[in-house]
Amino acid sequence: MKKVINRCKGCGIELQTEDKNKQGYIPSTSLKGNKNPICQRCFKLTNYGDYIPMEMSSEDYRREVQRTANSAQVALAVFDIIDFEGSFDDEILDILREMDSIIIINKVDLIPGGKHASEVANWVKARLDDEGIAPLDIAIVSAQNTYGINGIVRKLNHFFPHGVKAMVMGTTNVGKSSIINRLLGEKKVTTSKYPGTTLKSTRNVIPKSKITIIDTPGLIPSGRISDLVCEECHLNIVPSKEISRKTFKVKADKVILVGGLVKIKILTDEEIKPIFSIFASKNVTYHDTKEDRVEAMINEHTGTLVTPPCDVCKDEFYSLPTKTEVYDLVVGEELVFKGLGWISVKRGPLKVEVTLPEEADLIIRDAFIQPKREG
Ligand SMILES: Nc1nc2c(ncn2[C@@H]2O[C@H](COP(=O)(O)OP(=O)(O)OP(=O)(O)O)[C@@H](O)[C@H]2O)c(=O)[nH]1
Ligand SMILES: [Mg+2]
Repeated sequence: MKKVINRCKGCGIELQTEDKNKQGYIPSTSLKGNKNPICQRCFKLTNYGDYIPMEMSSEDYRREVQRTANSAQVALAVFDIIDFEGSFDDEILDILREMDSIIIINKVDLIPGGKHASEVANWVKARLDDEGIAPLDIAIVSAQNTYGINGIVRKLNHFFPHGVKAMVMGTTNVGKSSIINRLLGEKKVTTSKYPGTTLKSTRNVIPKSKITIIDTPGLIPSGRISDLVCEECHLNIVPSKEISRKTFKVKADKVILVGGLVKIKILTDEEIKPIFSIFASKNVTYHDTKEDRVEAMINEHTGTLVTPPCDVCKDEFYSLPTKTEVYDLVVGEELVFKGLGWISVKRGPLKVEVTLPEEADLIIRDAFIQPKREG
C-alpha cells in the first residue's frame, strides 16, 4: 500500500510525530483529522515570530526547485527591486532561459519617492534583454500593499486560458510566499522576515481559477552582505520600510563608513567635487570621517554609532578576509553592494576605493534611480 505523506501546509516539509527536535514535527493530536496541518516550526514562526534555522544546503534547495520546474508550465520569477542584484541570480536566470516565464518585481513600496511601474518595467526589461531572457510579461507588485497582485492573475489567464501550473521561484526573502498568500486571498503558506522560511514546494489552487500556484524554497545566492552578519543585523539590513537616500558632497581622501560593513574612500580630484547618494535600509548608519580616524571609529563604536554589525557578530564579521578595489563611476551609473544597497552618482566622475568582505559582490549598473538635476 502506498504510504500517505503528510506535508506542512506552511512550508511544505514532510510531517512527523516522533521527534520534537527534528524538522517537520507536529504533535499527533494536532495532526489527526487536520486538513491544513502545519509543523511546529511554522506554528512558532507565525504565532510568536520565533525563528528556528533549518539545516538545508544550497544543493537541497536547488534540487527541490529543479524538481518542481520539471512539472510546472510557467515560472513566476520573483525579484526584489531593492536588492535586485542580490536576487538576480545566475541559477535563476538559467532556469528562465529554458521555460516560459512571467517576471514579478516585488517590494516596490520600498522605493524612495515611488517610481512609475512602467519605468521600473523598462529598466528590468533592459536587464533581462542583456541576459538573453524574453519573458511573456513583467508584473510590478507589492505583496505588502497588494499593488499589482490582480495583474498577475490577469496575465496568467491571458497566456493560459485553459489553466496552468505556475511555479513561483526566486532567492530567499524576495516575498514569494507573501505573493502567493495575496493570490490565494488568505494566509495559507508561511512567510517570515527571516530567509529560508519555505522548505519544500507547496501547491494551492487560486480560487475561482484554473491556476495551480506552487511555492518553492528560496535559492541562496552568493555574495550578499546581508548573509555575512547575524540574524538581527540581517533584519536591519533588509529593509521593511522605504529605504533611505543619503546624499554626500565630500572631499578627496575622506572615508565614508556604511555601517561598519563597507568603507568608501573618495579618490576624485579636489576640483571636481563629486556629489553622490547612498541608498540602503534606514537602520544602516553612515559616518564620514578622515582615514586616520576609521580604525578608532570601528574599534570604539561598532554596535552603537557604527552598525550593523552589532556587538554579537562584529568579531566574526571583522575577521572575514577583505578586498579593496577602485571604481570609476560617471553620472547615470550605480555601484551596487549585493544585499546592502547602492551608490548613485549625481555629479561626477566619482572615483572611490572600496573595502569590504572578500565574498561580497559589487556590480556597476545603469542607474535605477536617476540622479536629480543639479540646480
Ligand atoms: N515592504 C515589503 N515587504 C515585503 C513584500 N513582500 C514580502 N515582504 C516581506 O519580505 C519578507 C519575506 O517574505 P516571504 O514571503 O516569507 O519571502 P519568501 O521569498 O517566501 O522567502 P523564503 O521562503 O525564505 O525563500 C517578509 O518579512 C515579508 O513581510 C513587499 O511587497 N513589500
Ligand atoms: Mg517562502
